[in-house]
Amino acid sequence: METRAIQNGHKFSSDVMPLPNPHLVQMETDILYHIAIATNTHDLPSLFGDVKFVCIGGQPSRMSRFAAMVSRELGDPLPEGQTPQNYAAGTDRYAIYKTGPVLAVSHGIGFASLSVILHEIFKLLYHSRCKDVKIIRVGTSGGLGIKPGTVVITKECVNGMLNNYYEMPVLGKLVRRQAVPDVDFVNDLKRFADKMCCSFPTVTGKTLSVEDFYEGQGRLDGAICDYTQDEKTAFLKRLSGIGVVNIEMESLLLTALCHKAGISCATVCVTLVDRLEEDQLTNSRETMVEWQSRPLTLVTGYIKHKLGL
Ligand code: R2B
Ligand code: URA
Repeated sequence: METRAIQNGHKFSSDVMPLPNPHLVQMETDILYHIAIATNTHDLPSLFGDVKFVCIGGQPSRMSRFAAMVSRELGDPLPEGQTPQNYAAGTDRYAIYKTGPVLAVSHGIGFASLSVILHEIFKLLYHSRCKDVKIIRVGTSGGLGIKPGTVVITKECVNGMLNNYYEMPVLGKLVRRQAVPDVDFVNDLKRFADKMCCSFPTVTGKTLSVEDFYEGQGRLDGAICDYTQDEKTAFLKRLSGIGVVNIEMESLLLTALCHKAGISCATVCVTLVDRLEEDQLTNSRETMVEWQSRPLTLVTGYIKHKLGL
């Protein structure tokens, strides 16, 4: 396999975590623009070479809290009053925190924002020569017929047309990427949740993953809506009928890109509302903050367990 020296003395290697892009090995340097990290300014193998888990979630503040939780649980708590170091501090697009072998990364909302950070995180792992990495989205969602506060581990995701692939135009043609889940990983997470974790309910099920929070999720409370209450109810019932238990905006793309790149991934989201009951998120902020910590608790416990701690 080809390895090539680059400016700072490290090697680009195609034998560790190969990525499906033949052009990468030709590059002298690679600038990961949206996280303000580059191969000629950062010693990536030393900084990130030990990473085994990448946990991604929408908000930088939640991922910072998650990084602090992981530090505590892995036995290396941050000094009182100190917040985790943001490795992407050179930009305010995304935030990246690191605790031992665990990266915590924010991805913003939706496919476009997730896509950019996933490309750059995959390349960060590749340039860092990481091996056997797992990516886990820890997020929020709307539930369908399950009690708000329930945590859903996605076992399959479908797009807004109820197909299990992600499509986007590339060079003027629609490219279809199958969202093939890592079933073993899903089952392992569920076994852990059932046996060793947690005081809250956790289920596995199908996830509807779409481009929009309002019309795309069949809400009646957006600024624009061209359908009736009955049409909305019929669609949500149809979803429920095919086994959809929650709705969010990233799992489809995550699953499709990870499958394409040969990286193991899973999605663990708490539900904040039962969409068969209401559209608006009416629970108190405090309640929702507690619910949002549930995927973090489950995944932190799982990582600790996997690391034998
Ligand atoms: C869940 O929550 C966000 C929208 O409020 C979005 O990122 C998602 O998937
Ligand atoms: N996130 C979503 O995408 N939908 C919801 O209903 C709640 C959170």
